[in-house]
Amino acid sequence: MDDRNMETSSSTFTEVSSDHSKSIIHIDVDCFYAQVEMVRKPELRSLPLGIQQKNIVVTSNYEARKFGIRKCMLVSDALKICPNLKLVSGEDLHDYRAASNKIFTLLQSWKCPVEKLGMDENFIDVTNLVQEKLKTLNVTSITLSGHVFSEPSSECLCGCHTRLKVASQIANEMRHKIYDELGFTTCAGIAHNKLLAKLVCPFKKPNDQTTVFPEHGATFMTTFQSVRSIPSIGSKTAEALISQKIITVSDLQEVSLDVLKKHFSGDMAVRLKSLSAGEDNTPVKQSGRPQSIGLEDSFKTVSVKSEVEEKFGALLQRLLILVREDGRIPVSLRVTLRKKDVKRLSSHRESRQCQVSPSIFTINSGTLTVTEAGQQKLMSMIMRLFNKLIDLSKPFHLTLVGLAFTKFQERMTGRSSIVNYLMNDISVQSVLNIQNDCDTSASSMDYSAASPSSSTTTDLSDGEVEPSPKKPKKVNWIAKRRCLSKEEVASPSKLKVGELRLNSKELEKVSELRLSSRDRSLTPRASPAKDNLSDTSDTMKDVADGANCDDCPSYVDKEVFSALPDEMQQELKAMWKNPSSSEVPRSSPRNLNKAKPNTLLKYFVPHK
Ligand code: DGT
Ligand code: MG
Repeated sequence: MDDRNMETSSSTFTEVSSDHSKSIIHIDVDCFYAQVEMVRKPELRSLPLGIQQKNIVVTSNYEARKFGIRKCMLVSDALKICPNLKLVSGEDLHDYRAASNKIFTLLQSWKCPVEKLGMDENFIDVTNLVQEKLKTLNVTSITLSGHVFSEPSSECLCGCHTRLKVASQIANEMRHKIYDELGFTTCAGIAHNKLLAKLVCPFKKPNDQTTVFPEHGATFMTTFQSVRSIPSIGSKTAEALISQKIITVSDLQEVSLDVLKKHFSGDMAVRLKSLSAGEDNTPVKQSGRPQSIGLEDSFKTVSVKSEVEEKFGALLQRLLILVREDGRIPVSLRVTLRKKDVKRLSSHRESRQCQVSPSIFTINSGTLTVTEAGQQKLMSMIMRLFNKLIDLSKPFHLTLVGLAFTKFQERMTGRSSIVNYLMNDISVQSVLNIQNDCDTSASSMDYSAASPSSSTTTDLSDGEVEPSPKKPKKVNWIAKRRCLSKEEVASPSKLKVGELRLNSKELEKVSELRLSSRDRSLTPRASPAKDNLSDTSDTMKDVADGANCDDCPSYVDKEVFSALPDEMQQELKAMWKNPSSSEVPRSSPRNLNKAKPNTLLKYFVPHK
């Protein structure tokens, strides 16, 4: 893992925790870019392979590492020590990103929180899964899979050893599945917290896994020579520590809290001490879609406007591919420049952003596209921002240009879309309070941001994963090709996220249908779900057939109503009977338009 991503997680490690209750797995793909190339072209496997970006070997396969090839070596140096090094360009990140997303998606199939960190790393919190497995396992027969940092001398009373052994079995299962289905070997670290899981992960490389037990956390930490090895400690903190002669992790363990407090805030001092002891209580946060999608290109110097325009043109082309893959419509564009001050021998970044009209983007057969004219418009916006950043009457020297789309309009799957009621990971609390909870839609998700690397084209997308709106998980209600049986829907609080995810085409269809059904104002003809998910199962029919909508207001589409789970039907009926008891609209169709944006009731739009 490179420093970029370690810094990414830095802000998230906090305070002391001697609680061993969690089971965390960290998985890192071996020589990631090189493996993607080797999966694509198996003949590369037997060769020493380097992935080149500009004049740097950003990574290499383990065959090349035998010759001493290291990450971020100059190509010229690499060829000196390994003249047969096969070099493949790694400038186009498309396939790496796609592989990264596949791994993330695969890891989600264990139904545990997965936090993506950079392109090739994921944290998985398997605490609940371990508990589930323990119910069916014979505790005495549980063995550890893979290596252990240090054998425990005695059993910890809280049972963490057994739990981590089960977690190591799960990690092994995950790694095998990644290999069997996607062809990538990986390393895993297993521990009771993220910090230790991440740090122990590369203990045995490649293609292996290691567990560290809580009582060895502090000892394990002393194996790191530099305080900089701790993910939370960035260059500035490290400098401050080193200036106090706190160089190794052992030094940090030994220094008193009072001494640290003289140089850092109280909170920071406590945090540094706990990290040095291998303690960390930060949660694994389910990853979501990136807040921004960007690319940067760095170079020696560019001082001519036409050259800058060329660089931006190339970046824009690549950025549009990323945006198309993402699927959301951008509404804001940011231009970044790194200016070199030749007199002071320093450089600094400056950015400007502007709004982008969503009409520049069109959707053709479900794919986001930009016409030639649209691209020209974007280019003129970019150059306008550039002109604001640079005084062209004076010489300028740039060492980096960057482009990013920083805000998005949710397409189809926005929070007002019925798709939200059908997608995996979306929680419907109850008909009565959907509106409150749905307001915390995708926009309020947590995202991990990657920071730029130094000298090559950099992918700045801050996470590249499927949407996963963060909402209370009282009920996870999904509809796909089968619907829930009466038993399954009997109590919304017991509903589970099924293997019922709509694929993107289905989502499109449902969304389009939603639009057209709104145009039709839900005439009694059909419900959106029924129209599109035509092969919904018999269980769905059972629910529908059993529905009684005699008490429904006249504007309600009975078919739509009957397709709702029993409990929702009951709640709706109760509200219609006693409108004052809730915030939902009264039975007057006119009032429906005043319904809060995310109630199910808005789908009962009266026919105009
Ligand atoms: P590993 O995990 O040691 O077996 O090897 P990698 O190649 O998976 O290394 P890792 O996990 O640090 O980084 C994942 C990918 O990210 C790597 O294949 C290439 C890319 N990468 C790593 N460090 C840098 C860097 O400093 N600059 C650029 N541009 N890309 C990097
Ligand atoms: Mg890796």
